[in-house]
Amino acid sequence: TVQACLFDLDGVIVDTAKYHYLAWRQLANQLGFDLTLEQNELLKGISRMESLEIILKIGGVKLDEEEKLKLAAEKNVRYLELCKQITPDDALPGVRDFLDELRKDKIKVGLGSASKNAKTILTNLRMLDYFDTLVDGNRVTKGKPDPQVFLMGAGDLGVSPDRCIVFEDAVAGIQSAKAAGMIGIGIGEESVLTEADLVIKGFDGVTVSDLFGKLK
Ligand code: B16
Ligand code: MG
Repeated sequence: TVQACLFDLDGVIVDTAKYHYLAWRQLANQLGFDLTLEQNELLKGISRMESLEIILKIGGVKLDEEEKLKLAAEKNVRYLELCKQITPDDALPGVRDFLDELRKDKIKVGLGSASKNAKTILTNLRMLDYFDTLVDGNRVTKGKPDPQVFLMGAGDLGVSPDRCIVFEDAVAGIQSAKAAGMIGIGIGEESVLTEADLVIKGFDGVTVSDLFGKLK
């Protein structure tokens, strides 16, 4: 039986990818090149500094460590400015109902995000109360696809990994879940999230009992 559900944030609970994209694109433009939406896909689930490395590679730009930290900090200021417009209405369709149902069923809920801004975003969504634990970019030392983020979450909740379900929109996130020995449910396209145990488009109209039934 499932005892805990661990949720990724960006792309699962809220669509912040568009804000990450705008902020990264501005940085790329500043450095004299462009960032396409397709290239932005590579950045999903990847930490801030790793994302910057990928972007600099795309633009063929070499910088020293100090400049990189400065640019990443500037990007984050722009990103947080954009995130100020997030309200409770921005939770992705069906997510809140799904979390309500989990709570009623006494299934523990954790967050497993690469983002250092997770708490701010959940606060803007007024969704902090749903989570029994938060594992975010401030706690992890190894990013997805390493299993650390989800193993920490399971540890916090006192639940064995094989009793946990992970909800993820990124390939690296599903890999992280599988490496942790958990069930990985993909949010998005089956053709992309090929390593997931099951892929759904989103939570709209999805009930906990239906979904768990499909896993048996
Ligand atoms: P920050 P997730 C990830 O969040 C995003 O998908 C990824 O695009 C971002 O670079 C990363 O968080 C770090 O975010 O700059 O806010 O610390 O999908 O793991 O919830
Ligand atoms: Mg994500």
